[in-house]
Amino acid sequence: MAKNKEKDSVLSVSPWQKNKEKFSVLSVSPWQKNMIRIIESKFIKSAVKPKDYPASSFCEIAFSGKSNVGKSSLINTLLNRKAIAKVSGTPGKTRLINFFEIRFKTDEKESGFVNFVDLPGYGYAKVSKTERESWKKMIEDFFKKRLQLKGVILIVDIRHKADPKDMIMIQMLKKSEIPFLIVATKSDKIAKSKIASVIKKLTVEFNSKNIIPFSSLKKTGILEVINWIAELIL
Ligand SMILES: Nc1nc2c(ncn2[C@@H]2O[C@H](COP(=O)(O)OP(=O)(O)OP(=O)(O)O)[C@@H](O)[C@H]2O)c(=O)[nH]1
Ligand SMILES: [Mg+2]
Repeated sequence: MAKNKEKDSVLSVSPWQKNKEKFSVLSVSPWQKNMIRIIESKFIKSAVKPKDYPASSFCEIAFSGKSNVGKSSLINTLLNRKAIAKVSGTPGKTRLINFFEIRFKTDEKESGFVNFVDLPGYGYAKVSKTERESWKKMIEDFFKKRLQLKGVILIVDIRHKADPKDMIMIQMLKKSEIPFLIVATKSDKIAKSKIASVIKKLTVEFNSKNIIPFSSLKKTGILEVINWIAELIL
């Protein structure tokens, strides 16, 4: 038994390691109170209108950001799955609200559930005005009607300046009093030595101290994001 325990904590160091899909331990510091170990994750359904949302009462964390910024990749990375959320080189691919159910265990070995929600991206130039308006309505309805929504992860590209469209999203979140975390992804695309200064700059531009660098390619930033989620749902 003790041996298994030890094995688990060793596995926990590299959640992205090959063949560790089943027990992807996402939060690993031994001194940390709340560890979340993802046991399994599954796609539930896609929806546009509130009447089509899944009838689930689990806490939810949603993922939002501009088209092609890396939302689906980030969800796959957190869940240690290759393609539970569809990744594509075609911007604007995710046009529906996609719900995923995640079963996790805490370090106290208690089971729990949380839903991850992949929201459709915004800011794609080729989208018509009508489509933009229906997107806005979709998101506003979701923020208003989905009472179990505990927080939103706003994904931005670390290489880009704060975009007015992201600022609009931040305003919507603040208005709805939804806690949010800004995750600056694709950090592998800039020099490691520049990450801290770029984050500092984004902190000023977004007027938020809650910004974490992340890379789905290099699997960095997972722990910080999971810690933030754990704080909200445990
Ligand atoms: N280098 C690098 N590429 C990434 C990273 N995350 C995503 N990408 C790439 O960026 C592109 C878009 O990724 P997606 O995860 O589909 O982005 P999305 O925000 O879900 O896109 P839509 O659903 O179309 O709005 C894909 O080609 C990914 O491989 C990252 O951390 N590093
Ligand atoms: Mg997507």
